[in-house]
Amino acid sequence: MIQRVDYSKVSITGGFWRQKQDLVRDVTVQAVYDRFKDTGRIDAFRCDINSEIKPHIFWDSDVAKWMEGVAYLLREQPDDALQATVEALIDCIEENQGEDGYFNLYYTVVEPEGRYTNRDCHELYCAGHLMEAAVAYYEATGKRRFLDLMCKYADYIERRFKIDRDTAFVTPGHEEIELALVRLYEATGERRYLELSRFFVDERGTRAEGLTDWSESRYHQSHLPAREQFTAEGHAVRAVYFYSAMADLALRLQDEALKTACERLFEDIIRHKMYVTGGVGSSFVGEAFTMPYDLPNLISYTESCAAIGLVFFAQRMLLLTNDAKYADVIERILYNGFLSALSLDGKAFFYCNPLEIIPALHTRDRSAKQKSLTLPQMQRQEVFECSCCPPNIVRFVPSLSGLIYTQDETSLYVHQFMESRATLSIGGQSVTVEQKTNYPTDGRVSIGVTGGAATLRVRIPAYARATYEGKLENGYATFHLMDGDEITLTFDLTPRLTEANPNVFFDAGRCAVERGPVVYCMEAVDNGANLRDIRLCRGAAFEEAWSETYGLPILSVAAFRRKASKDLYAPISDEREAITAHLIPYYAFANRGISEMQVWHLVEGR
Ligand code: FUB
Ligand code: ZN
Repeated sequence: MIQRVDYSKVSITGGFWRQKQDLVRDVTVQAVYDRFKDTGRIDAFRCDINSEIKPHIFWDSDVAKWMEGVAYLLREQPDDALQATVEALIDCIEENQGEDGYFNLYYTVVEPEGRYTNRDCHELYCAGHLMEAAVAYYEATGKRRFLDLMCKYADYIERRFKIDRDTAFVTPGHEEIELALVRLYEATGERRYLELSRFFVDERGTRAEGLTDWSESRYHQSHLPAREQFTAEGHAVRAVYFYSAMADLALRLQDEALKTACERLFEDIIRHKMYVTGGVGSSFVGEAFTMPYDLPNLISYTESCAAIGLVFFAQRMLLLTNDAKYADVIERILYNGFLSALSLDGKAFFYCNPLEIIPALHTRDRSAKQKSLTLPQMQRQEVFECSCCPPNIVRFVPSLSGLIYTQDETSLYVHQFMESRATLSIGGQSVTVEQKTNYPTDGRVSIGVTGGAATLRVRIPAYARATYEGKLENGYATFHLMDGDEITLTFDLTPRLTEANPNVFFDAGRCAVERGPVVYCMEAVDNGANLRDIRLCRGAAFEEAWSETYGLPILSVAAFRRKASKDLYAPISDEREAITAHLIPYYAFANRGISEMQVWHLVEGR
């Protein structure tokens, strides 16, 4: 059976992602805490009913994700100050938790009579994030207090929802607790938590519950029972968290119907509803998945949390299927639609990650009607009123190394390429596996084993698979290594042009530029305004210039643009100005002030 190789067994020792992990440890974790302190989120844990600042319904979850991130950091390296901050928050939780086990900031301070009356008020979502934080903290420190508090809370939820059934709704409006309960089960061995997760998954979509005017049941993935859901629908973060829990249960309960639903949901996403950056959720209305091929660039929603949630779903699908396509998607998200959420200085965040920015559109006069054309923000910001994304980044980056490997009794699957060291038990032997690589600066990856023999099954990335000469199984090449052996693979990272399915009318006639796993974009700050008129020369070689700032090369390529004209309309002309177009990694856009930006370019000669 395929098993996770937990983040704690693998250290990222250098390279691209070590820099990002250092940035999060050195800057982001404190920056997010400071903004949460300024906005009242931290003090809200004191549950002071006389405080002027009233907690929002999902503040618990914001802080819980931050605590979870700190737990991962502590596991890697002790930090007394950070640990003391988490302990102080746990003190507050302990002091304010009800005798019955209940804990929620909003319903303790603002609406004590309203417990479990409103499906859309995120109580179980907050509970789930607190449980995930408690598990991570227990695993990092061995301290049980937080875990025990959250077990007591889970017991209370079980009693109210599953045993007494006296709540106004049966399943939560925002999924999260389903996957958290699986983690709680794994940390404690208490099977009731797995069964409670199954209860919430099984009950969803079996009855009409808690619908409000502005939403319909698909918004909460409640339009059908889980096993009959084959298309990704509704609020994207809720959806991918739900699908992650479905995959968790499919694996642990050997539930073939759930597994089939997960496979079909994933296929629907990657064939019809995912941007080239790995972002998902194309509509502002309901922060949602829409119809197939509806992937607008200027008004993409592509929430950072949805990108992270799709990684969670894909990672679980890897455990279920051993198919490299899931690791391909993870890689696409990591280098693009996820990483764009974090500024280069580590302090600011995108909630939406657009694939095109035209600043002029933001300054148009808008009539009341035009306001419905909501545009994503053009610059990252330090905190949001709904600040779910920043702490999700805080917990995601320190736990990244858990995405590199999975294993079964005899083999180690290598899914991601990061300079790293892991000590694992393979076939009953303790084996150290070391990756030496600058990927994706260059495409060379060396993997060596010491301490024992191991069979490595190494993912050949989708972009390199067509030219790989060896035998592949589900996208993996197999190598049998003895103690001390090392293999080296070199992936061709020559920049390539990618086109979208013809049904994606937003991208018709246009190409994206990709180099290995990294999507590139143009910004006006490098290319002048009106990027939509620039035509890259098809067949021209891309030049690469190393950029310390991006940790990757900048690309330059021959291009054309039309000459400026005074006429609004004129006869078609072949007159063009030859220029050099400059492209930077998409993830780094919007770090030099507001600028036009685009991912899909015209190409001359098509
Ligand atoms: O509701 C909590 C979070 O806020 C969701 O996950 C986000 O999509 C946003 O709606
Ligand atoms: Zn978010």
